[in-house]
Amino acid sequence: MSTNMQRDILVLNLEEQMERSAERQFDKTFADCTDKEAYYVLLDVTNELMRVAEPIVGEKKIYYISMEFLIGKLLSNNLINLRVYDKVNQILRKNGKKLADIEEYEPEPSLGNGGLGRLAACFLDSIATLKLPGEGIGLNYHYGLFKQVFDKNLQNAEKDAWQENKSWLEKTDTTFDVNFGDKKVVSRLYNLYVTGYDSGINKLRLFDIETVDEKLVKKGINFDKTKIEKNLTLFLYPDDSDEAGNLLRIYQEYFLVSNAAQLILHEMKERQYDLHKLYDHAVIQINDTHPTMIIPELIRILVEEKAFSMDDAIDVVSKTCAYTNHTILAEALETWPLSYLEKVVPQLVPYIKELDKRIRAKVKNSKVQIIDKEKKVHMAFIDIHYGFSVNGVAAIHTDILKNTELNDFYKLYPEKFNNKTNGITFRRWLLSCNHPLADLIADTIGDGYKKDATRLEELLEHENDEGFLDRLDSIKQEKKKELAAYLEKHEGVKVDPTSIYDIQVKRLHEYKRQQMNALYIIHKYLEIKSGKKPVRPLTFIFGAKAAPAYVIAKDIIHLLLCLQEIVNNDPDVSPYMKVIFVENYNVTYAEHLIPAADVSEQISLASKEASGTSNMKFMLNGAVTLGTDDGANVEIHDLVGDDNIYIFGIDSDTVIGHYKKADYVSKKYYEKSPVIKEAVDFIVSKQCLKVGKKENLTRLYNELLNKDWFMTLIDLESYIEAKDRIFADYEDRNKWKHMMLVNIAKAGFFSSDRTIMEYNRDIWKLQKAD
Ligand code: C3B
Repeated sequence: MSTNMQRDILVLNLEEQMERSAERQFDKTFADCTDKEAYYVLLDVTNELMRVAEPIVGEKKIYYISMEFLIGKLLSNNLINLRVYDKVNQILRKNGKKLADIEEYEPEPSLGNGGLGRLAACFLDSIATLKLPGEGIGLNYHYGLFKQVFDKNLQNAEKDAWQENKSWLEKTDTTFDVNFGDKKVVSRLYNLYVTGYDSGINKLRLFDIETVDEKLVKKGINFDKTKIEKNLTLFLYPDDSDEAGNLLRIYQEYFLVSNAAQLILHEMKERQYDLHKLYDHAVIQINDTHPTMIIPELIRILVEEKAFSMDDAIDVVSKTCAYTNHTILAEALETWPLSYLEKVVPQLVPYIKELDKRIRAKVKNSKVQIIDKEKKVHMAFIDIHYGFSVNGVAAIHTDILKNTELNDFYKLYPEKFNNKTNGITFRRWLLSCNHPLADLIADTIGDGYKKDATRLEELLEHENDEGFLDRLDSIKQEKKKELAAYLEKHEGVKVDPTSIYDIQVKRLHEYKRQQMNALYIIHKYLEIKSGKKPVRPLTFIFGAKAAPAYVIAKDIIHLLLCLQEIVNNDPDVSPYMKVIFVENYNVTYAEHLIPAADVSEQISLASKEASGTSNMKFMLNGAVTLGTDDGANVEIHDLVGDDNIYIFGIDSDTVIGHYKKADYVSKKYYEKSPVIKEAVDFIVSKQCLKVGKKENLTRLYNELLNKDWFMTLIDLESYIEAKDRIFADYEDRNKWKHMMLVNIAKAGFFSSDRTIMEYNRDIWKLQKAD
C-alpha cells in the first residue's frame, strides 16, 4: 500500500485510532481520559501518522548542523502540518475536551537558547514544507538549557527535566564510536520527525550517549564537569566561565560533528555515491561557529580512511560546507586555545595546522590567520577560508560583516559573501498561535497566504474597511484577555486587558538593552508619583533568561524584579502601570505573549543585533515596533515606512564610529541630563535597596555610570521620547488599527519559506522532491 493511502486510511479512522490507543495505554475510553492521558493518546496517533507519511528524498540533501534546535511543543504544529487539526478538534469537542488544555501537558523540549536555535527550528519547518530533502543534526540534551526560577528577586537556575518515556523521539539502532584524545564514547541516534505543511517528512537527528548519569547533577545545575562519559549531553551550554566548562563545550561540539560526519558518510555509502562528488549529494550548513570542526573532521576521515590526497579532501569538503554568521559580538565568535583542542581532539590538530599553513603561504595578512600569535584557533576563519559560502542574517548585518568585521576576508573572497535575511515559520507564529487572526485573514483574502505569505499584502485593499479594522482590533482584545488570564494563572499577577501591552522578550544581554527599558519604567514610575498619570494604564512585560555566568545580565533581571515589586505594590502607581517579568520564558510562553502585544520592543544598540526574529513574530501578529535601526528592524522599517514604526537612537555608523574612536563616556550623559540622572540614581535609592540586594544594584549602577559598553545612556532620552509618542498614538484608535494592518500585510517577506528559497537558490541548489 502506498504511504499516501496508509495515511488516508489512518485519517479516516482517526477517532477509532484514538479510542484504541486510549484503551491500550490506559484501559479507558478516550472520553474518560484525563487531559494528560489525552495528550499521550494524541501523541501516539500523531506519531503513527508521521511514520506513514512520505519521506522527502532527492539526489542532494541539506544537512543543517546546529548545537541548538529550539523546536517548541510539537503537537499542534504537527496536527496543522499534517492537515488534521480541524478533524482532531472536532473529535475533542465531541469528547468534551479542548486542545489548549491538553497541550499544557506537553513538555517543551529544552534544546536551545534563543534566536539561533529557534531559527534552526523554523528552517526545518520550511525545508520540509518546500519539499526539500534535508535534515537537522543536533544533540539530545537531557536537562537542556536551565529552568529559570525566581527567588528573592534573583534568577536561580535549575535543571529542566523535559524528557519523558513517551515522546516524539524515536530511538534508533544507529550507534557510532566517537574518539576523543583521552577517551572513547558510543553514541546513539534518535529521530524526531519534522512535518512540512501539507507536504512530506524530514528528520531531525539528535545524538546522545547512553552512559549519561543524571544523578551527577546535585544542586541547581552544578555537576562534575570532568566526567565526560557521564555528563556529555546533560546540559546545553554548560557554564563556560572556567576551563572545565570550556573543555566540555569542545567535547560536545566534537561529539556533534563526529556523529554528523559518520552519519553523512554512511548515507553516501548506502546510496553508493562517489565521495569525490560529495558536494553533488550533500551540502552542510554550519550554524554559527559551533559545528566548525566538521570541516577538519571530514578532511581527516577522507584522508585517513578513504585514501584521499590532502588536496582532494580539502577541495571536496570546501565545496560541501557553508557557514552562517549570527553575530558580530566578539565573545560569541569562538576562539579555542590550541592546547584545549590538543587535549580533546588531538587527531584534528595536524589538520587544523595544515589548513592554517596553507593560508599563511597564500596570504600575508596576519589578521586572517587561523591560528593566532597566542595559539588560539579562530573557528570562524576556518569556515570562511574552507567553506564556499558565508552569509549574514539581515541586510545591515551582512553589510557590517563585509565592510567592517570581516572586511579582510571580504577582500579575499567577495564571491563567498551573501545575505539571507532571517524568517519565521507562519505555521507556528500565526496559524498555530493565533487562530482567530489566521481565520480572519483567510476569510478576507482566502487561504492562499498560507503557502505564499507575500499574499498578505492583499490585506492592504482593506485599509479603509472599518468593519475589517474593527475585527482586527477585537481579535487583539481577545488575545489580550487570554494573556491576562494566563498571567494571572502562571505569575499570580492581575493585569488590565485594556492597558497597553508593551513586551520585550529575548535572551538577556546588555546589547539588547533591557536595562534601558528598566530606566524608562523608573522614569514613568517617578512621573506618576509626581502626579503625571498616563491616559491609559501601561503593562510592561519581560521574558528573558540570563546565562548563569553572566553577572551583569543577572543584575539587570534583579533590577527588573525589584521594579516589579515596587511598582505593582505601590497603590499610587499600580492602577496606572504594572511590570511583569515572566518566569522561565520559552517558546510556549512566546506563543501566548506575542499575539497579545501592542508594542514590540526591539531596542538593541544599532549594529549589535544581527537580525532578531521576535520583531518579525510581533509584526505578523499586529504589534507595532519600537526599535533602533538595527538588524531586521531596518528591513521592517523599509517595508512599513516611517508612519508605521517608531525608530529612535543613534545609527550603526555612529555606534561603530564611537567604538573606533573609543570616545563614548556614559557619565557625560548622566551629568548632562536630569532625567537620566534621576532614573539611574533610583537603582541605588533607599526604595530600591529595600527590596533588592546592595551588591547587585550597586554593581549595575557602577556599570552604567562608568562603562555602559552598549551605550544605554546615549539613547535614553530619544527612547523616552519615542515611547511616550507611541503610547500617545495608541489613543488615535484609527491610526493604530491602520498601523496594525500595515504591519501584518507587510510581514510576508519574513516567512522562513522565503528565506529557505533563497538559501536553496544561492547556496544549497537542491531539487524539490515531487
Ligand atoms: C541570534 C542573534 O543574536 C539574533 O540577532 C538572530 O536573529 C538569531 O541569532 C538568528 O540569526 N544569535 C543567537 O541566538 N545565539 C548566538 N550564539 C548568536 C546569535
